[in-house]
Amino acid sequence: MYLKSLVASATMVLSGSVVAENPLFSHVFTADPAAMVDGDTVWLYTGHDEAPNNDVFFEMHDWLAFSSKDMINWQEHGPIMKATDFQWATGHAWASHMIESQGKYWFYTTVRHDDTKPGFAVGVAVSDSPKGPFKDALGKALITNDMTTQTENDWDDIDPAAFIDDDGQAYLFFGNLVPKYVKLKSNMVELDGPIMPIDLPNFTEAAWVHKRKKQYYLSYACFFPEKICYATSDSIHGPWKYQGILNEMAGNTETNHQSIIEFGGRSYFIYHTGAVAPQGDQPSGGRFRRSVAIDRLYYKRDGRLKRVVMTSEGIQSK
Ligand code: FUB
Repeated sequence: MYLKSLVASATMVLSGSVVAENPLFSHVFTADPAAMVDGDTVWLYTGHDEAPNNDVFFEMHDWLAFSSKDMINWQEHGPIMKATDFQWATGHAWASHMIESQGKYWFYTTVRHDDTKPGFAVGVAVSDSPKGPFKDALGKALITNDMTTQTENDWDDIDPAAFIDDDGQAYLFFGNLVPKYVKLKSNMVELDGPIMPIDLPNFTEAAWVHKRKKQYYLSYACFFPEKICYATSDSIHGPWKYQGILNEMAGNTETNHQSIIEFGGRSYFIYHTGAVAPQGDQPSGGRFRRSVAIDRLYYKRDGRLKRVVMTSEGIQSK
């Protein structure tokens, strides 16, 4: 059952400041955060873990949306789309990314394709509002397993991360084991050139690109169990300089997946953990029952990132 417009129960008051405890939500399992700043609002899109336990595999059917104007109080908007809304997909609502371009909201996401193009694929949906409703923007997959051949596995084209550079050129980064990127046409639904592999050490999945003061940052899940590593470059095309670990393994889950945003003059690192405690007869959080958490992200003077300190208390209001 879904409660609309529910303010996150994790909000609490500590020493006069309002804080959002980690993980953010305990009434629903949320994974693979994709945050987007849109004016005065942060939109948080997540996968939705529904596995009955932590023993078998992911069970993920749809994607959820939450919004906040202070990153402490979150409004819940419910599912924005399910994997099978892509007619060509069989399910598996894995990691996604939302981006605004030309007044529309483009939702790039991972799903499993039907037998006509076996393997995981990237689809793109569109809406006039960050809340949705979202519909398949293309009527077919944007990227299918047969388009890349660097690895044997059929889940090597997952975890899309869109990025629009200051000159307006859009790119899609994605991949498992081998990171890749490709230019997008200005219509946001067509590739504009070849898919290029990226040379990055220890890459597992979950690419995310952001830019600060002319410097590009490519963060990603590295090793397995996963930590988050990052690399920097003066160009979106690389070469990328490996800068090491940004975040250690998050509690009780071997996957991780990060978003990095700047909002209200502060930088934030958004990730998932397996840290939700058992609720009544519901099993606890874990590797297939993950939950989104947020902590601050800090830069060093030379532009490199300080290692994230994961907290139970979460972030504090100003
Ligand atoms: O949530 C399913 C998959 O696990 C995602 O696509 C990966 O990033 C990992 O978190």
